[in-house]
Amino acid sequence: NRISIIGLGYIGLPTAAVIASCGKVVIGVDNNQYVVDTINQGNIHIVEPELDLMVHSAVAEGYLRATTEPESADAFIIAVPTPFKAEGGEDHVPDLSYIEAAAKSIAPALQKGNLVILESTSPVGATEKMAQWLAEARPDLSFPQSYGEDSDIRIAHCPERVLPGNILQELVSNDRVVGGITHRCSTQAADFYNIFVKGECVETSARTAEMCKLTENSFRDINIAFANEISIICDELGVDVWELIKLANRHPRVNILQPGPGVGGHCIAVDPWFIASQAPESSRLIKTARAVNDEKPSWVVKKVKKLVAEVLTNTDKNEDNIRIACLGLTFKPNIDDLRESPAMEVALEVSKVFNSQVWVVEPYLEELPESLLNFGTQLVGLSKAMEADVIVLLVDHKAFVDYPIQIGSNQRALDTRGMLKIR
Ligand code: SAJ
Repeated sequence: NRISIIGLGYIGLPTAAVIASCGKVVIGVDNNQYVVDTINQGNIHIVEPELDLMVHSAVAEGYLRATTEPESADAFIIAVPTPFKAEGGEDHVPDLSYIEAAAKSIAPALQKGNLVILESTSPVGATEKMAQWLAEARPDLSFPQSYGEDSDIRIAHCPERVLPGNILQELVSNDRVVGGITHRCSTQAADFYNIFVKGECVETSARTAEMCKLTENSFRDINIAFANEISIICDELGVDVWELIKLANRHPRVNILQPGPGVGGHCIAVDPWFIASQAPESSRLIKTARAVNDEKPSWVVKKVKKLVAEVLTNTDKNEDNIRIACLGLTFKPNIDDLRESPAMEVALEVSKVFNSQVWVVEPYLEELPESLLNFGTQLVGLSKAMEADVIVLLVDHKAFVDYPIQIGSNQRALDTRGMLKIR
């Protein structure tokens, strides 16, 4: 039982490590030589709690090995990125070129009886396209889209659904949606996941599995957009949104999510566009939610400017000695990931205006990204930041929530995460 994982990133590497820890031989494939070398030395190139130990022991015990060239295996899992590309004046079109390249790279290694699973988040129909690319590359083998249940190769889509920061636990405990091109493809894929998944593996079609993943992330995006819209309305009407949401959520059928400075990460801000690009006319709510969440960072920046103006009017501070502190840069708490981070967007915009008068506190970074350093923005400790005139709370890192933040009468605070109300 040899398993091959193509793409050793945030999903592929933890999946490889978990399967290897079940005593299966796993061959990880990545086209980045640095990633391959790092893993073969028993180290990791991404940050995820406890992953380093798991990879280290899987490599040391000989269950996990990385390479740049695909080799023969019983099952192939494709976990490569699906970003956007601009096409015909339209942006936000899913880019399947990584899936295509991965399919073409494994095609020569395929053997009769193999299972190929696509885990990358994909637009509806991508698994069928992948099957087509494989069939074109291997005319000597039969594939389920043409040969049905009797095909040589089985193909399924099983979207990953793990939460960064909690990947190792969720990989095992979450239910999996397993969508085969045929019924037998689903069953064989479900049998494979049962090696390491304790949650239920529910079988469906490939297209439904594709749409299921996109729907989950769009559901969350729309619900966060609702919270963000309510937070702006509350600000206009002088209502404390954090208290309001707690009260409304006491209703047995209401469960409002938390507002914030916007929606970041590489999934929730991306996947709704996969639906919108395939059904643009019908995706009205989905597109509006994207717009609401994308505009939230600019609203935060406007608020910061207002607070600066208030301090300038009410104190003896002037434009040259006023200080603004941004607490947090990552896209969510207690991780080091800056991808699509709204906090980063706010800090950048504020730095563009106030340059070296901006301080940033980010316990998960040793130095600031160059884009911020270019404006003269400084990385400072939390106690230093408390001396700033305007304090902008952007990420609810545990270190911030635990800190006794006191706002003096000459200071102003903008709490985008409800941290001050937690106490
Ligand atoms: N956020 C809010 N308010 C909330 C919840 C989240 O503003 O109430 C913000 C976060 O601060 C962050 C963004 O949303 O900026 C996304 O964070 P997240 O923790 O909700 O989700 P991700 O992007 O880390 O992971 C999501 C998960 N999807 C769902 O919960 C439906 C995860 O299960 C998926 O596997 C992952 O996307 C993915 O890879 O698609």
